[in-house]
Amino acid sequence: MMKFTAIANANIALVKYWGKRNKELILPQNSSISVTLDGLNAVTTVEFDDKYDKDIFILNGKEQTENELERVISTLNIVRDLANIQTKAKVSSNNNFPTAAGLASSAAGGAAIALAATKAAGLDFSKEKLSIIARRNSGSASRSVEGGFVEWLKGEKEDGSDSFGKQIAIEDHWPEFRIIATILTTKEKKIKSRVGMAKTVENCPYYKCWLASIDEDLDKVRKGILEKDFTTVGQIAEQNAIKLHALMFTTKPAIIYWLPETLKMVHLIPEWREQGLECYFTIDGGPQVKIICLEKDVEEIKKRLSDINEIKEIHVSKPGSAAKTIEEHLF
Ligand code: 2P0
Repeated sequence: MMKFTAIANANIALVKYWGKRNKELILPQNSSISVTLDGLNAVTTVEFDDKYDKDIFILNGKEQTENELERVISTLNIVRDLANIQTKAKVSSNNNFPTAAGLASSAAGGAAIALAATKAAGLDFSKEKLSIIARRNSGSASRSVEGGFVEWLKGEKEDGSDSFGKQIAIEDHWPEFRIIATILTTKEKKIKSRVGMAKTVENCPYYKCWLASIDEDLDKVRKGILEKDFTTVGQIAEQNAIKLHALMFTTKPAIIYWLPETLKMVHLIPEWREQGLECYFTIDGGPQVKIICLEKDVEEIKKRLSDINEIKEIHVSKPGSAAKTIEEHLF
């Protein structure tokens, strides 16, 4: 058995995933589209070895128990079944950005463990198969296996074999595209996406409307990406994020990730647009606001952000590459 290390980038959805049709296989109610983010990544080392008598998972230097460990064990079990082995493993993963603060750390981690674990078990899978394994770790991870712009196809099959991330365009297709993630708090969020989305599917009265409108958003964003039509992609992505949070607000009990700082940004960005600075916002399962813009406006936006005291830090990302293995191991 060997030790392998993989690096995978986070992603930000331009058309969001929110709700499962199968919780065990992590099959979504709707397809989603994301951009893989250069520089916001997880590095994961996996070693299967008889010297381990149980699976061990270390995240950012801390040994994990309960939920986080269980999620890793479930991915290891899938890989062990596929490789026909019983060997226990040690997994160590480091994120270079805050975990569980709405920056899709589970996406980068899920993609990195899928690649590192399969390689360490002696398997050499296609991106499609890796994406399916990553999906079963965390839905959004299915989109971080590929680089550039990715659509997670919801699929129709019961077994999930047609539900994986498919590249729409490579990272070099639209090199001017930027996401500026503004970090407004580094505190962990109270409601995990997994729990929140299940409640929305269960009792949000507007969930049907969300599903009825999603194909139009997907079509426009997919076409907008291919044509590099920034206005369409930005407008639809922003509206899609507002719709997502409207679903969250109207779920019982209400899921409100927004902080006063979040709302401040939600007001500011359209004002900047009116002043001729074309940028849009998107928000995920947390309070952070991500700004969608083009390279030419990054300096001006950074200047304006530097005057906002509530912003703790920012990360500027261009479209990033697919998950890959690297030589440097974490242990
Ligand atoms: C997304 N989010 O499309 C949406 C938008 C959060 C808001 O994917 O239960 O951590 O592991 O499948 O992938 C967060 O959900 O949930 C997410 P699981 P995941 O990016």
